[in-house]
Amino acid sequence: MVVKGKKIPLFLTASILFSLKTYIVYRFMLNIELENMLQEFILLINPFVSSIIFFSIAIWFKKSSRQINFIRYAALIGTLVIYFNLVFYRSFTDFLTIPQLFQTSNTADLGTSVLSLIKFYDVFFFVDVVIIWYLSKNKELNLTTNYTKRRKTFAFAVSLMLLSGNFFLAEMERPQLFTRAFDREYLVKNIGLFYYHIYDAAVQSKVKSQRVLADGNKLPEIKSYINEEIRSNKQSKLMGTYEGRNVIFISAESIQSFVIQNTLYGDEITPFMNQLVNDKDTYYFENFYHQTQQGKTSDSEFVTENSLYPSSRGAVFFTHGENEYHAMPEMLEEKGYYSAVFHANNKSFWNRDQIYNNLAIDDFYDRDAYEITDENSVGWGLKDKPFFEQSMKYLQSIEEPFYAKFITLTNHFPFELGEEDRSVEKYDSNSNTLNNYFPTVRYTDEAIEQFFHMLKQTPIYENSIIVIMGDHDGISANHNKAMSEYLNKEEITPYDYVQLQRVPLFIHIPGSNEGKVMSKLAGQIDLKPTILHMLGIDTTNDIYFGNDLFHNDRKEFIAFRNGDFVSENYLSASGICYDRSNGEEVGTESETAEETPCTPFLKKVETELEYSDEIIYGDLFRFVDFNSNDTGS
Ligand code: GP9
Ligand code: MN
Repeated sequence: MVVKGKKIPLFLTASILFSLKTYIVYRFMLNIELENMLQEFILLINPFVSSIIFFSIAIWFKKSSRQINFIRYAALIGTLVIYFNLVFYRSFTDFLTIPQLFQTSNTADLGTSVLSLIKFYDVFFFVDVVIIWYLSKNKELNLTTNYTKRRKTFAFAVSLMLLSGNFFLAEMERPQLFTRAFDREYLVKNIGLFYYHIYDAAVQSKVKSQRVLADGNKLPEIKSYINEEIRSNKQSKLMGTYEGRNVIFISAESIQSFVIQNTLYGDEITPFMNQLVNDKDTYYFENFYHQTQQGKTSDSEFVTENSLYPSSRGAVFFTHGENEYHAMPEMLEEKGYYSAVFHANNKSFWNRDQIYNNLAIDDFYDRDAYEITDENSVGWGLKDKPFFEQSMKYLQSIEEPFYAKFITLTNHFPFELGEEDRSVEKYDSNSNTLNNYFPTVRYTDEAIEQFFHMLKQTPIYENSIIVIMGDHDGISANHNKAMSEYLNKEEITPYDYVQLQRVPLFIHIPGSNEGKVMSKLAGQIDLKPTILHMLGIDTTNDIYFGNDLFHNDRKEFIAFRNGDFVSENYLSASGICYDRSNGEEVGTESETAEETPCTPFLKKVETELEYSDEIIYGDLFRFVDFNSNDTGS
């Protein structure tokens, strides 16, 4: 290209054309949600940053024919990458991942419909490639460069700076974008399609190599640990009592136990759930802990469905979504249950659309199943009340017995809520997060109450077990000061902090008449055996790390992913051992010093977490036949 007698090198022309095209695709051809100006800005600069870096590799080739060839093929391959993603997106509203490329079922799905996904105007997609090939054929133009080493190095340094700038903004927009890796849409909109593919390839190759190296040899040891330490030979008190009932599972976003039976300026925060605490048909577990880590809601789903621990880093839903599992929906399916998840968010969030297949969840009613407008949304999307209202028609149409999981959203950080939806005041402290939390918790409480009302008007209610569980904490340690004010404490110690990781668990069984407040220690890891046993499903051949909550013969501790634990008498937090009867410190873990009363538990916790990790990293369930009677002990 020639501007005012000055030649613009081909690599720059290619970068500009290619970035414009990429931007048009991101902005207008994909349905990427942009929530603020920073996101708009990142989406705008990213194509330019990546294209300049990509095409400027050309300047390192000495021979001009090599430079030209690099630019030509880079433009072509880059275009194909975007185009394949676009076609895939038109069908799946998601971006390609490496495992998907090799997944025959997906390719087959795509194969049949691929023609309908290709549009005539897609030819315009290749216009820049044609221009580049055309320009590069014209020998007279001589658009290649012959920069000095200094200039090349300078160009390289500029590229790196641009890239770090882009990643810095992305990290600012979404803290822990890379470590938590929550959503392909977020990754693409923050770092672009190309870096997303590189990132995906890196994660997948690590996962794949660990899997390749694993074999089933470790399984007997794991099974005998489970048989000795976890599984009970006694039968659960409620074994089979509710055979054939539906399970309605409400995963209540960010609700912690400290709000239950508590007040704010004299008002109850959760009047409906408080009523359930004393309800004759409800078991309320007041010492129930979440066991999640970076994968937040997805971790809580993972722990409850599998009774395995989540990863210490990243979200296992994302990193090991391709594994074989033996999850609750699969075991229910063997008993004729249908399973569905209802959640009005983007289906690729937390990789749900992929891992749900491997958890044997039959249907996922995601954002697209709901009518979402500005009026019925706040913060993260559809408000909980319309969410339950709109879900009813689906729930009434599915086949019984079913396992239906509802994941609420309104009580999500930063806890936004319009004035019209607030039934309690905000709190007044230096933490806006904590201040805003109370009205949204109350809103979710009301939404659940309405859901109960709607259920009671159908025959479904009497024939179901309704579980309500807080998925994880909503108020992090950053708000300890405000929290200590609210709880009337001098400070939040590590001990208090662990206690704040309690989330509510209600098991509501219409007609049971045996409901009560249960004080025993419990965790999300316990839900799978508990629910399965109530429905009369045998777990003798299953591999899991939790206990039936209606058993008294239980493992002595609840382990957290970071290695902390809580037991009947002790609690370990940040290496400090506490006596639970008075919350006092009784020792500190160190390499050299004497053992504390916590040390033997810590060893068990470590072993258990390691076993769970080995199962996940090695994808060991592919070596297990869960239908055989060999329990390996
Ligand atoms: C997103 C919802 C919230 O779909 O589950 O996720 P979180 O940030 O709580 O993990
Ligand atoms: Mn959550």
